[in-house]
Parts: sequence; structure tokens; C-alpha cells
Amino acid sequence: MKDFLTRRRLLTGGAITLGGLALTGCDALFASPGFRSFLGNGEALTMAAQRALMVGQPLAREFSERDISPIFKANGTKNPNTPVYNALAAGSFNTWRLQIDGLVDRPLSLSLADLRAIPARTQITRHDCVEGWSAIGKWQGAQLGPLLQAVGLKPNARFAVMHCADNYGGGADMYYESIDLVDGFHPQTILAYSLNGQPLDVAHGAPLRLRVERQLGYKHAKYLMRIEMVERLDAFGRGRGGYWEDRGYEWYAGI
Ligand SMILES: Nc1nc2c(c(=O)[nH]1)N[C@H]1C(S)=C(S)[C@@H](COP(=O)(O)O)O[C@H]1N2
Ligand SMILES: [Mo]
Repeated sequence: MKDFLTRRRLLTGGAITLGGLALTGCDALFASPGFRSFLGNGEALTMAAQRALMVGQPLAREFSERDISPIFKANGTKNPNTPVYNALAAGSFNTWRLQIDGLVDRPLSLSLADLRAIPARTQITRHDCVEGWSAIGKWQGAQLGPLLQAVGLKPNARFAVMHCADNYGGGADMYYESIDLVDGFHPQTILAYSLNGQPLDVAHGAPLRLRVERQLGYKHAKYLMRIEMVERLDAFGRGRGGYWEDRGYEWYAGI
């Protein structure tokens, strides 16, 4: 596995090698701190390496229609209820835009219609909240990976920071989250606008929320406003990479 981590192999034979690995070994590889920090050295962001990330990663389990939970519990903020959010909701999110910016060559500002026009991924997955409940739902949205390719990541872009529209609990801190490029390019990492065949409702994060299927519930940021590509996480919130991370939860919440 060490040999696999050499730069030459990732950049040249990456896609083939990654795709051929046994799932368990691959899982361990992608979760390993070494591999994740290797991605941050600024040399891994070639098209070949990005493709390798997109095709080589093991998937979280997907379920069938009959497994869908009759009720998908809503948790955390169920309505941001800020003046900005209320105005967007009152206009059916027609004026809402998702900004993708930061360490990118070509920042993007996308409407819901723009996002719906991108080829969609649909996935039936189980959401696991640390509070001890789970629910299976069918999510549809645009994959994040191709969007990150479209904006063109600068060599020092290492994390995607998700800025949300809500301040959970009414405090001064806005909800935010962050993922690294391994999860950013994972095929099941989508910007979801639909749950169980319906447009995402306010309780579940309208108009857009992150699904990052190999991570615990609190990583799945609702009410997305902006995705900012950054090199470091210490400038945000209390510096630990997410609203709940700032309050003691693990940043890497893999399941
Ligand atoms: N913006 C925002 N995203 C959030 C939260 C939140 O309070 N605000 N709660 C998180 C937690 S702890 C969970 S379990 C899930 C709940 O998603 P759901 O309401 O669709 O079940 O959203 C996550 N994302
Ligand atoms: Mo949660």
C-alpha cells in the first residue's frame, strides 16, 4: 500500500490502480491520514488524479426503494428563519445562488435551475446521526466532483468549506462544515435538491444540502449558500472545521 502512495503511481497509473484495488484495502487507503495529507501537497491535483479519486473510491451502501423510511426525521435547524433566508424562501429560492469560490480559477454562481441542468445522481442511502437515529432516504442532486473540476482548483486548495444559511440555536455562529478532496470527489458526494422524489423541503435543508454518504449526519450541511475552497480550516468558526467539530465532535466522521 505504501508503494501505491508514491506520486508517480497516483499520477500515471492512478485510475487503473485505484479501480483495481480490493474494496477493504481501498477503504483503508482513503481513510488514512497519510493519503489524505498527500492530496494536500499541491501536486496531486492533475486531471488524472482527480479522475482516479472519482472512479476509485468505494461506495457507501445503497438501498432499494422499498427500504426508504416512511418518515425521515429532520434534525438540528429545521428552519433558519433569518431575514435573508426568509426572503429567499418567500421567492421559492428563485433568487438563491450557490457560490463556489475561494482557491479556484473560475468561481461559479449557480441557480437551482443551473444545478438541475447538470446530470443528476440519485442514491438511496442511510443517514446516521450521532444522536442515535438513522433513516433511509432517496437523494438526488449534482455531484460535487465535476463542479470542483469545472471551477479549477488552485494547487493549494485542500478543503471545501460549506457555508450555511442558519445559526443553529440562534447563537452568533453560522452552521458550517468542511470536507477534504477525497470526499469532495467521491461519486456519492452530491449537492442534493430532492428527497424521496420531492424538492427538498425547508426542514431537510432547502434549497440545497450536502450529502457526503460515508460520513455521519452532522457533516451533511443543510441550507447551502457558498462552497469556499481553502487551504486551512483555522480561520473558520472556532477553527476545527465545522459547527459541531468546534463543540467537540470529530472532524473525520467516517462510518
Ligand atoms: N445547516 C445545517 N446543517 C445541518 C444541521 C444543522 O443544524 N444546520 N444539522 C446536522 C445534523 S446533526 C444532522 S443529523 C442532519 C439532519 O438532517 P435532516 O434534518 O435532513 O435529517 O443535518 C446536519 N446538517
Ligand atoms: Mo446529527
